[in-house]
Formats: sequence, C-alpha cells, structure tokens
Amino acid sequence: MEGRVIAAHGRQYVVQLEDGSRLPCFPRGKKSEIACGDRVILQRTSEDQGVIEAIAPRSSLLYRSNEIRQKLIAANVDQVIIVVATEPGFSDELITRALLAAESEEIEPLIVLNKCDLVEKLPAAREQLAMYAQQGYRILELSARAHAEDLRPALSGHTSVLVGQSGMGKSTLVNALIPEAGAATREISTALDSGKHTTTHATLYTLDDSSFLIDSPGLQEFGLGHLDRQEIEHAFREFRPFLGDCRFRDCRHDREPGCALTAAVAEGKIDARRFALYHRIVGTARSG
Ligand SMILES: Nc1nc2c(ncn2[C@@H]2O[C@H](COP(=O)(O)OP(=O)(O)O)[C@@H](O)[C@H]2O)c(=O)[nH]1
Ligand SMILES: [Mg+2]
Ligand SMILES: [Zn+2]
Repeated sequence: MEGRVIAAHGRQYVVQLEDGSRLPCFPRGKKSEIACGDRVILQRTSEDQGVIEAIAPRSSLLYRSNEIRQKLIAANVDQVIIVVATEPGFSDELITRALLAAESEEIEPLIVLNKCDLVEKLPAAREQLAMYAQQGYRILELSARAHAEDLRPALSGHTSVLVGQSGMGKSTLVNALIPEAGAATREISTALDSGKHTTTHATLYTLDDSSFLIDSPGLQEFGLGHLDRQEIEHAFREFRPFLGDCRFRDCRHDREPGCALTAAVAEGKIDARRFALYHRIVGTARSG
C-alpha cells in the first residue's frame, strides 16, 4: 500500500491512504527518519496499525540539526512560510536560519507578518523586516484573526510548511483556513497518543487537489549543523556576487586583509546586520 505521512510525532506516524482513510504507523526498524509529507510504502499489520516499509524519493527535505542529530520538519514541500508577528517579538537569527535552511534545499521562502491588526506594533515590525524585503524575500502582511484568507492565494498549487516561534499565530491561520483542522488535530492527537491537543507534532492538511499545508510545532532554535561554511555563505543571497573575490581563498571574512565581503559591508552593499548574523551562524562571531 502507498500513502502519505500526514502527522509525525517521535517514532509514531499517521499515514493517509489513497482512499482517504488514516492509519497510525510505526517505522520498520529502529531508526526512523520519516517526515510529515513523506510518501511511503506501508503494510497493514492490524485493523488499526501499519508499518512503514520504505520512503519514496523526496523532492525536498526541510530539517534542522545540532551536532548530534537531525530533526526533520517536513518533506516534499516547495514553500516554507516563516510566520512572525507584530507581537510577541521575533528573532532575526531564527528567521535567517529558516531562510538559509530553505535556500539550501531550494525551497521558496515566504515571510508572513501576522497580527497586523495590532496597529501600534506594526511600524517596528515592518522596520525589522525591511532587511529581508531588501534581499528580495517576499513578505505578506495579514491578520490571521481577521483576514486569514489573505494567505490562500499564496498557498494555491503548493505544498507549504508553516514554521516559526510559538505564539506567532500558525495554528490560528490553519484553523481559519481549514475548518476541519481542529477535528483532525484531535483525531491525530488521539491516534498519536500525544495527550495534548496543541501542535506537538507536524500535521499535513489538504486544501485542494494540488495544495497542501503543513503546520509544525513552534521552534526555539534552528540548528544548521548540517551546513558547512561555504553553504551558509552561499545561502546569504546578497553575498554571492562577492564570493571568491577575497584575497585569501579560505577567507573567513573576519579580519583578513583584502576581504571582499568586509569591503562590501563598508560600501553599504551588504547590510551590516546580515553580516553580523552570518558570523553568529557560522560560529565566528567576535566576542568583543
Ligand atoms: N491580535 C491577534 N492575535 C492573534 C492573531 N493570530 C493569532 N493570534 C493570537 O496569538 C496567540 C498564539 O496563536 P497560535 O495560533 O496558537 O500561535 P502558534 O504557536 O504559532 O501556533 C493566540 O492567543 C492567538 O489568538 C492575529 O491575527 N491577531
Ligand atoms: Mg501552533
Ligand atoms: Zn573574505
């Protein structure tokens, strides 16, 4: 049998079968590297349980990682929607890391600024996001509470995953766009026995035949241990014209003479805040 993983929680998964029914499944073997959105081959082992035998080749895999392990976020997505809000405050480093993860998998990013109904907080949030707009990243302003529909056109024809810190309004968006989401979440939580009806696991929802949306648990950090320095450099879009122009081929763009990136920052061609984030992310931030 074939199916699609619509929820992932630890080593437990819910797979949607071709007839639309859902089956809780475990992976075959100890290691489970299956993500929400994966297309899988499975076998029914009982009326209400299956085992996942194999994963079909993926078009993309969004994940984060620390030194020890990978944390899969979603498979086969072609759009990452980074949700931030006018309040609570959001982290530039987290946005940047999510953008880098998307760039490295060639997944199109979209930044959503939610809670725009909180108008007194709007100017500061816009100012914080200006840096990303300047790099050409798409930014969509909306209010999940009042006008969640504003997001729908951007979802059409895509498999998208919502990522972001908790409290930004991801679940509010999902519940407004997908009326049956609440019931589905309860059903899946019961199947996964996660005990909570909040988003403790990633969940895939079907919008129409060609549009899917994955809600993911809130992120506190977004480790990029799987990317090396060159990959990170390259994922900062605006660095690309200058890469390879430093005097030293192994330039760390720190204090080396003849550094093309440092020169570009001095000339205002690269935003100093983006450059500082780069150093933070590659772990070469100056301490003083
Ligand atoms: N004012 C306002 N509050 C919102 C909006 N969207 C979500 N919230 C509130 O923000 C809080 C966190 O929302 P939630 O969807 O749980 O965030 P998540 O952790 O990203 O899934 C909840 O109290 C929501 O009611 C919005 O557009 N405007
Ligand atoms: Mg949530
Ligand atoms: Zn350099």
